[in-house]
Amino acid sequence: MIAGSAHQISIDAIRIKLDLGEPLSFDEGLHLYENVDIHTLGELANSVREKLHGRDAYYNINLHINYTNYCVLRCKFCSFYRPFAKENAHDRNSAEDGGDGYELSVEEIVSRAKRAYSAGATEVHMVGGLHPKTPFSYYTDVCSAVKKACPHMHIKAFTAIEIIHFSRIAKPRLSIEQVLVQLREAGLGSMPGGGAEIFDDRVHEETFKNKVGETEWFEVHRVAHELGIFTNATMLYGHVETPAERIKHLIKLRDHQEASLRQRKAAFNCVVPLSFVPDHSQLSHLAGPSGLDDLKTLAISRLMCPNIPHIKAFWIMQSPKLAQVSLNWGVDDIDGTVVYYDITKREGGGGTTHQELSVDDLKRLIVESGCKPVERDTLYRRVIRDEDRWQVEGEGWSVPIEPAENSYPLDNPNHLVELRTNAEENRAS
Ligand code: V47
Repeated sequence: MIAGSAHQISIDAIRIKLDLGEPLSFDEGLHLYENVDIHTLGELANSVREKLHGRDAYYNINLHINYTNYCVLRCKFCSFYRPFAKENAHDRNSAEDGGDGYELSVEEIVSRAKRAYSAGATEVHMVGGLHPKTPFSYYTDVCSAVKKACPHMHIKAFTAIEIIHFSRIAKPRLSIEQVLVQLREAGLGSMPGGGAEIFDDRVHEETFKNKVGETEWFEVHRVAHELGIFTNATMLYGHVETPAERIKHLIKLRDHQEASLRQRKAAFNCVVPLSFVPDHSQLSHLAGPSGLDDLKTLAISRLMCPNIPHIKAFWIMQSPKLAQVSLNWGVDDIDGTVVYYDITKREGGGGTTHQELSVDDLKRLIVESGCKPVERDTLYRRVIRDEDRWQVEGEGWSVPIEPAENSYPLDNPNHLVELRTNAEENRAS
């Protein structure tokens, strides 16, 4: 057992622990941040990644829908939320919300989901702000309507924070378990990992003090795992937190996973380290993490959480090229086609919410990194395709539906991400 301050720790001892599958201590994690060069980090993280997944790298075909940006919270890192104009519910697109507050109808959500499903998407990822007026029935209606229109599509939706909000606004109030059971009956398949931010009282107080904290976040994921609902886990890094606070966060995720694997019906599928995007938030004076910090954090997430099967680089936040590099630094999943993402926008692309990679783009990124592309579903099962049908092993083929009406501006693409990989540049020259 290695104890004491970081300078007493040897990389050989860390290597032995990793080979034996033993968890690294807090001091060892901090040592990785403070004293270990990026090449050694890559080598260590890659060895854990390859033990779990060989050279396979996962992607999926999905669509994100952010159904409202109205939110009762005012998190300092968030540029997505708009305050809800209380006085005049019929004139909400007013100065108070900056003129761009929105809420999507069930019909609009179904129409978007159908369009993606008919184009081959296996997953819809839905999250949004905490809307003060929308009743809980809206969320169950959304799930059942999407499921009816797109029967094989997996619904991954609602962060732990939203689940707690629903339990409070439901009339009569519901327990977390009742909320999750009702959502699952309506079609919910699994939950994303958002809302975790950094599990630390100081950071909570400074950046998201009105949001429920770690006790409640873990409570929701515990109940979900007990019910057999798989979930993900995020860490929002690169704002006011320290490396030590990141390591503590990762250890808390690892401990929760240990308990879930031991005594619950489901567990975390992946850790999603989210790179802070400062633009237009109350923390816009901060620089955000560097590319090197992104790479280190992804690698250290892999090393600190060996019991969580997957590490996802969400290319929207880390960028496609960094996500590509990270496939040799512990990451095995680069998420999916996404299409629209409203929560963060980088100004480079004019701030558009259309943020999409094609399947060819995703595969090319993976192949160029020396890995093998594997299309997965939300639960990391391999997807088999046959023309316009798909299936995962043990389940029936999807039933193709008619192409949906073009209800939103996909035909006017203003791509934020201009994917100019080396191969493309070579072809162009
Ligand atoms: O909870 C908010 C984060 C999260 C900013 O589970 C920001 O597969 C960076 O959780 N800069 C929502 N991040 C997104 C999320 C997610 C995304 C992709 C995949 C999965 C998954 C989950 O976005 C929020 C918050 O932590 N966030 N503002 C920002 N300025």
